[in-house]
Amino acid sequence: MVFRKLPGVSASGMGLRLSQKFVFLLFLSGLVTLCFGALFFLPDSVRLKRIFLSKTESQPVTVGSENDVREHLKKGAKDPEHLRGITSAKGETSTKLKALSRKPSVTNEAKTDKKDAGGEALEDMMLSRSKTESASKGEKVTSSSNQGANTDTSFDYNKFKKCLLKPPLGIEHGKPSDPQTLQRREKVKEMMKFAWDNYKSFAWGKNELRPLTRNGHIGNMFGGLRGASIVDSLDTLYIMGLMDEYNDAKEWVETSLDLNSNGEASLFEVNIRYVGGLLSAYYLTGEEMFKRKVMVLGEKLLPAFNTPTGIPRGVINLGSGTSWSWGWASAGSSILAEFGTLHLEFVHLSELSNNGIYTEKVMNIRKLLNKIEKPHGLYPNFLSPVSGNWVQHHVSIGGLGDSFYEYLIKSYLMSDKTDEEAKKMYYSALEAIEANLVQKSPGGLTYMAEWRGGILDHKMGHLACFSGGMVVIGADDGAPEKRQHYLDLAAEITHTCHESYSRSATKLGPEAFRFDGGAEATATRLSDRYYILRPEVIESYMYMWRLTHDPKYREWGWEAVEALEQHCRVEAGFSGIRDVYAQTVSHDNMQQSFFLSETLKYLYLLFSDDDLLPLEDWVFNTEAHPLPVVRKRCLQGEGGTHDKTTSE
Ligand code: DMJ
Repeated sequence: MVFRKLPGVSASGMGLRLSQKFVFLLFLSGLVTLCFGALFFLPDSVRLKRIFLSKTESQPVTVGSENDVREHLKKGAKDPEHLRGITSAKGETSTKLKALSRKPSVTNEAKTDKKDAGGEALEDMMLSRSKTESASKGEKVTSSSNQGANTDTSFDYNKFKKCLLKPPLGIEHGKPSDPQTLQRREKVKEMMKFAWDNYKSFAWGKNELRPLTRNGHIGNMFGGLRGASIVDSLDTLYIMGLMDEYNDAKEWVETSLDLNSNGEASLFEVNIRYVGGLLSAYYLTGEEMFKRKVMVLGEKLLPAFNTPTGIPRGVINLGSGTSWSWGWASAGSSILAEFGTLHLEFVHLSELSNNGIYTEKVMNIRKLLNKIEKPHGLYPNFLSPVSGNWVQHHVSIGGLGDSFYEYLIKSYLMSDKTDEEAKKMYYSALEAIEANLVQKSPGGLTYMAEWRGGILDHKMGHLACFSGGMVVIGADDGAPEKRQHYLDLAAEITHTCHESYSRSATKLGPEAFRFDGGAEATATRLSDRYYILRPEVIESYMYMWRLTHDPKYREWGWEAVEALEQHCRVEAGFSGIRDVYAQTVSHDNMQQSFFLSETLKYLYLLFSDDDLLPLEDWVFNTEAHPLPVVRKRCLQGEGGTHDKTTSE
């Protein structure tokens, strides 16, 4: 723009009119804001790092394979384009992040079925492009091992069965002797059948059922994969003895689950739902088809790990292997709860394929996390897959962090208590959590606050309520003098989460509840009031019941059943609700697949005897898919401990 003095017009200063000066200043300040703002949206790059990071921070913390590093150095740290999207860990949109600008996902599914509030935000997955080094070089989807990921599929299923301590389905499918408990269990089974039948009638082959509009929902979390509710339901149907339904599900997986999709998926969601669902279906039934499918899918996830550090990015194109970071994740970072929730499934992929590549990938993540400096011993939620450094100091046991902690203790348990590193990391993390996050409210409720660079946010998410169960399953293996303390802590957290339910009009809990401004386990913001059929509170009831046999947990579970029946059951399925405090509910029109895999499964187990999927033999992944304890010595030797006199 050229400024010049106009004839006949009084001028001041440099010969510019006041209005011209004003326009110029406006332009200048706009330019500065734009340049400064742009820095926040740029992902890791050498240039940025030179400006903002210290020398050490700009050096990748490398525990990835040498090849990965060399590859990175060869290419230089390219600045990936960074389109912006919004979702929280696990692909769930946080309302806070929602305030940011959006760009549509590139998947076709993304163009369909937009949700508008609360739980509907789940599908609001706007993907960001922060291309991985490998993808930008056009690498194909192949395993990083030369011979491909799947080498030897001669896993001996019969031997595996012999290495279990007990029959998976117990003596009589966990049938409780007490008539009231049996009746309650039958009710849960009926709910599962109802949810399933409606899904089958109105949404068969789609990912989820929309029960109000009686149609299917695809969404964009699974990269073009379909049938999420089917894969998520296989093991629930099987353990409930709903065999016609299970057989329909199995047939669909065999004939219609197309793994050659070419869309962009959440690595985390595909892993916990599809990989987890297929693995547990295989281990429970011995159907080879499930194993074949899961091995094909597992191999497609490997390119996500081709980053300078080996920390995978959050989004992967299942066809091309290109991967991206979530647009909303600060500076192209990866999310703790996402890359930290792969361990159980990947160890089993290695078990089944006899190919160590999967275990190698997750052990590499473990190694980096073990080595990196942790503020106050805590694990922040965002980590750069390029530099291997934390990107922000936000710590949460709820969304963004949660299942990382869960997988530490479960890795230890699933390794037949041989994975000492996981054990050590879990108990140290728990110690740091107790020292920094665990709080007592004025009303005496124990809760886990969130931590932002040392400042506490006195809020607990529904997602964080899984932690009662986590703490109780780890109670026995900590220091002996802490055992009772862990049992008490688990009970207190579970009690608080129950309070968040009982203080609402519907007796269902909100998405997040607070302990400030006079609030005690209640949501204070409108945007936190929804309930999307989540399982975490019931999950903790189930573990607390198994480990203490205190009848109150079954009573609390039954309260939840009644509330679900009263407020979430609609004519054609179950739906989330928008406000747990409203007397007259408004439904969100979504039957989440985790309702079938988790909420109803945990309720069923709560009302079953302990010999249905005994905890000595099975560890549940974060989507409640049971995975067996790996008894290496037994599997590699002649041994077998299964008492053949007990039936299945
Ligand atoms: C599930 O997909 C898993 O439990 C995950 O770990 C958290 N979110 C949902 C259920 O709320």
